[in-house]
Amino acid sequence: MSSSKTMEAKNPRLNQLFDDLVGTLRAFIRKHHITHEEFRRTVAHLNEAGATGEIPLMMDVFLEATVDRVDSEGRGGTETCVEGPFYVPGAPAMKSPCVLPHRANEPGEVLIFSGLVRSTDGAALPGAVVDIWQADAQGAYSHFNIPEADAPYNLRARVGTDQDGRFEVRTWVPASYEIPKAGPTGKLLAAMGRHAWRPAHIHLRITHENSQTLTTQIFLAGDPWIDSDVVGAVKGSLVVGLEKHDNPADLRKLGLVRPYYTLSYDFVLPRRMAKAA
Ligand code: MBD
Ligand code: FE
Repeated sequence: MSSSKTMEAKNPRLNQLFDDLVGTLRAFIRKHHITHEEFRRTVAHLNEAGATGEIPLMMDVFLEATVDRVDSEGRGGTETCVEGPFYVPGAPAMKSPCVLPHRANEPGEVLIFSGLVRSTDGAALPGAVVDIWQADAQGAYSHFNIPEADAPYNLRARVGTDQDGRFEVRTWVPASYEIPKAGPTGKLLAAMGRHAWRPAHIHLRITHENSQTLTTQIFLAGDPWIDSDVVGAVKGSLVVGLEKHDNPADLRKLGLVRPYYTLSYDFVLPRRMAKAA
């Protein structure tokens, strides 16, 4: 039997990355004199993360922000941000303006989120699809913290931009998000004495046929966790203040009895790169 070293490398990048990763971990083990007990505890932790379905959460919490920064270097347009573990494909397709799917008694404050989608060359992008997902006003994501059957695609939709490249959705102000304490990711953070909070945010994945897909987040200014996101993903250009509206005439126009908030942001997508010949 020929050893793996003598076989022709099928995938040179995979081979190089794997050897570097294992080499880095072996050097780490030597540097810190990792004990056999610590090694076994690490294996048990990873096994628990897998068994509970928390591998995506754990990887995204500790590593995705770095992948995002490396992979978006020199990109141009609106800054990207991590996708995170709670994206669900296939959310309802809606036309702007619209109200995101919600429960009859959806808690919290109404938020009207509007924006323009344009290209880095300045052209507005009608027909772009703005895929939005967020936690509710109690910090819960549908399909993860709220059972799918109770509220399918709650606060999730794919919204098409209008002929001017604009969109407007009515949603609810999201709360800060705390990673569940009971699972392996939360227990690891607690064991280190670290908090498990992300500042309130809205996720977006914006696609258009001639543009590079933009995966990003909008963060709400003033959130208590804005400077200490457990994921380390906040970028200053993505932090936006809400405007409060409590004028009775404005409320009446929208059929609301409590104050509501608005947020506006323009999203800029780089042109799709020419296909390599
Ligand atoms: C989230 O809501 C999130 O957006 C990320 C990136 C990681 C954990 C929870
Ligand atoms: Fe999130």
